[in-house]
Amino acid sequence: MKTSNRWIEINIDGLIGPTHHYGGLGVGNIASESNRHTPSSPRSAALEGLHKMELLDALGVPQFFLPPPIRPVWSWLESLGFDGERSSILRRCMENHPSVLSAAYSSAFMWTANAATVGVGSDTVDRCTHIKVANLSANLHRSVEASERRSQFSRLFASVHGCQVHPELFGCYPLRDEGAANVMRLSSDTGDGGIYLFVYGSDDHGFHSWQSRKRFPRQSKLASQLLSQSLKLPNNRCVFAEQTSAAIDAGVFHNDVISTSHENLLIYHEDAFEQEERVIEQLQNQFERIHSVKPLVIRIARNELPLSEAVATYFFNSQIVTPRDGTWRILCPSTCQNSLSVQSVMTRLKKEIPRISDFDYVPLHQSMANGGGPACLRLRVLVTPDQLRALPESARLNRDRSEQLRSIINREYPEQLVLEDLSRLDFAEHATETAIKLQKNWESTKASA
Ligand code: SUG
Repeated sequence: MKTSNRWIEINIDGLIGPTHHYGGLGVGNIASESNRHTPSSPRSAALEGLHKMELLDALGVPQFFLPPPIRPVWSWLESLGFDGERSSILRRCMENHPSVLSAAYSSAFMWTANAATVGVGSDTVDRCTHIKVANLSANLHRSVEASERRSQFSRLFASVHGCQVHPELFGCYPLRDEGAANVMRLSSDTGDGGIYLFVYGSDDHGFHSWQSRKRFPRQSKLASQLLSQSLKLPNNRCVFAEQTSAAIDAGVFHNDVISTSHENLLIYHEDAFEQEERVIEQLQNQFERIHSVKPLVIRIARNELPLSEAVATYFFNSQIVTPRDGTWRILCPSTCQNSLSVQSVMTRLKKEIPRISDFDYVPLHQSMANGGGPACLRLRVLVTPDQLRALPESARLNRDRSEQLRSIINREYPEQLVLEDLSRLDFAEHATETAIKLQKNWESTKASA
């Protein structure tokens, strides 16, 4: 099978930062909560992330990356009333509010599936691709990412004609938005005719969340609706679905932990959506109206894969890509190797979907221990060949750049990090210098032609 040249999927990963640690900050995120304050390895984390990017590059999927923003965020600590000498700020913050210090150092920006939501030019009313930065306002440690990623995306797409980067929705509780991790797009295999499934956590229109049945504050329906409008998507291209309470309570904090899509394929767990039948029917009808065929919908039942095992293995967070040969390759977290249920789901998928050529297991132990699998680490954007050529070459991974990054990571990233390190000024300064070095490398603006 041959893929068209019209739309090319690029993956943009966040390079994992030198302060990657386990702060226990992910609300409703079982891995983050259970690994709270255990030692981390920023070096292994970054090398694992790099390895995944190299795999994509080798498969012929254009792989871009964003450098780590600077940590700790001093201006943020100062705005919270921590003033005086920097060494004293760190010490006082650690003594009185360790989770605030942890947030100021967070490397959670690495999960770029949460960084923005994308409306592809083939689908929008003005034929322009719109990239709406996510506000991540439900999380203390993540809301700071919005302005950082906004300026990086603006830079990345500055010379790309027909792509617009938009500021995030106003950051407040009723408009909490967690990016592409809560949106699935179905299209033809050429990337045309996208239908978007927006998945939200609360149907409270943001204003009555104290009455919400949900234990954790997830993406609001109002935010999802306003995103679709900001992305200039016509109504008949959008379906809105509510996540089940069972899923949220079981640790499904973003939709990409319980369902996934690629081209015309949707794979979802029986426990993913309230009013499952209505959602799937609406999606199929809207898709059929454009493509004259139904999409390929695979439902995974609870008795095939219990919800708890879906969360523990992160199977739905596998990254589905189309390599050069036009087949579908599925990059799974290595936890999937040890689950009999996942293995039999894979056997079923291979039988029912001949286009799947292989499953690869990617080791991402460090990211997974904070609740981030392969698909969390990337943002997908569909571009035309001209747009691809206009993207800066310094932000694209190739063998040389990968070697350069590997050598910086090996030289500058700590092998091990414990929470107490965060209160050391020399640690903070070294982490800052490393991030600045990586940003400088990334910031040259030559196009990648
Ligand atoms: O927002 N973990 C992230 C994981 C994000 C995963 N992304 C997707 N599913 N797309 C989160 O909960 C943990 C940070 C800490 O505990 O130090 C954290 O933020």
